[in-house]
Amino acid sequence: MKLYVTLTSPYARMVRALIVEKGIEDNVTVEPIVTRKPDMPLLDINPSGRVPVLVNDDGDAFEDSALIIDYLETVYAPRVLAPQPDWNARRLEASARSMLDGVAVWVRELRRPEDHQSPVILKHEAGRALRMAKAFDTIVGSGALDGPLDMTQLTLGSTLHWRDRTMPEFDWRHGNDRLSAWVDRFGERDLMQRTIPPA
Ligand SMILES: N[C@@H](CCC(=O)N[C@@H](CS)C(=O)NCC(=O)O)C(=O)O
Repeated sequence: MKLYVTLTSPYARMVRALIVEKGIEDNVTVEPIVTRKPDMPLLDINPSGRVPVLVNDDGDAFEDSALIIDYLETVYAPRVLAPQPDWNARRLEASARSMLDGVAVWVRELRRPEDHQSPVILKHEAGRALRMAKAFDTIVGSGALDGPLDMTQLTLGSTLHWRDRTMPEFDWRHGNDRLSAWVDRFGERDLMQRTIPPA
C-alpha cells in the first residue's frame, strides 16, 4: 500500500505514527508530496487534494486520517489502539479532533503572505486553540489520558508534539503544566520520535 502525506501535516502524522506503532513500515510505503498545486498528480488519485491518502493494493484511495487508521487497524491485525469503550472516550476524541481542526486552520492562515492574513481568523483560532489547551490541561490532570494508546492520545500528541518548534505563535504550554508534561512524555515514545515534522 502507499500513503501520500506531507511531512508537516498533523493528520498525516497520526497515520504515520500508527504505522510505526503497528510495525507495518514494510507494508505501507510513505510517499511525501507537496499539496496545493493545481497540476499535482495526487488530484487523479484524490480529487479533494488533501492528505493523508492511502491507496490500497486494489488501487482504492482512502482519504481522512480516522478512516485510514481504522482501515489499517482492520487489515493488519492485531489492533494497537485501545477501543473507545464509552461515550466519555468518544467525546474526548471528538474534542481532540476539534482542537486539531482549529489549529490546522490557524496554521494555514499563518502560512499565507502577511498582507493576505485575516486578523479576524487569526484571533478566532488563537482563542479557540488556547481554550482547548486549557480544557485538555484539566482532562490530562484527571488521568483520562494515562491509559493504553487510543485515538484521543494519538490526535492530541500529533497536534501538540513539536508544535513549539513549528508554530511559536501558539503558546499552549503557558499555564498548562499538566498538558505540557503529558505531551513531553508522550513525545518520547517511538511513534512520535520517528514522525517528527521537519523544521
Ligand atoms: N479530515 C482530514 C483533513 C486532512 C487535511 O486537512 N489535510 C491538509 C494537510 S494538514 C491538506 O491536505 N491540505 C491541502 C489542501 O487543503 O489542499 C483528515 O483527517 O485526514
